[in-house]
Amino acid sequence: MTTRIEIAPGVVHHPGWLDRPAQEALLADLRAVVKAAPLFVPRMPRTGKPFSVRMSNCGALGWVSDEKGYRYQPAHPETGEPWPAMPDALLAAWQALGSYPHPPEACLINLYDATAKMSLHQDRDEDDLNAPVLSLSLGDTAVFRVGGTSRGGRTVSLKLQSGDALSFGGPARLAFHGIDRIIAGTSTLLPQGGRINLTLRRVTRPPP
Ligand code: MD6
Ligand code: FE
Repeated sequence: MTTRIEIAPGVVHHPGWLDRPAQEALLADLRAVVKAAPLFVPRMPRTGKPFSVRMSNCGALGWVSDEKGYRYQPAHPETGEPWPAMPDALLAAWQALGSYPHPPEACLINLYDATAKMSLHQDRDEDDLNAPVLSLSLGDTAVFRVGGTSRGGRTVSLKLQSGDALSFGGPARLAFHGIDRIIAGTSTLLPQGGRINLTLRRVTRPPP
């Protein structure tokens, strides 16, 4: 039995989507991914200010950010190597929860330490905005905030725990959202603590 809670139109929370063994298996897959595609520190466009998260990607395309801007590219910005393949468990989650007939092309991997945050943003660097973005959380609980499609409106917050999935689509595809804080010590999954968030995206418009 899985629970499906519609937080706002188009924002669906699936608490406990991955059980503990599935979380451990996914974590092992991710260790192999970051061995091949090491974590890097993204930087803000123009200013070059570093993000508080470290990140990597898997799938055909990866999202990167630096002084030149935000973009998707087929290779790691530091090693120049193609991104590793997306683990099967991620493709399976997309098939089950993505409600979209084309496969995801990018999975962003964000690693939060106890002090990292993600300021309110829209995910709008994809050409195909008909597909949802699907997020999976591992490790410490995060306080997630989501608002409307314009900055400064009303927001609601919810806690994302290890194993939770959250999908963002339809009227919420361009909603502002972010991570206010990580609640340290809430999970034993990651030996050093912290949180991993994965977001699966379709980037290109599918062929007609
Ligand atoms: C995070 N999540 O949970 C940040 N984006 O760490 C996101 O930025 C996000 O959860 C698009 C759709 C779902 C998300
Ligand atoms: Fe996002």
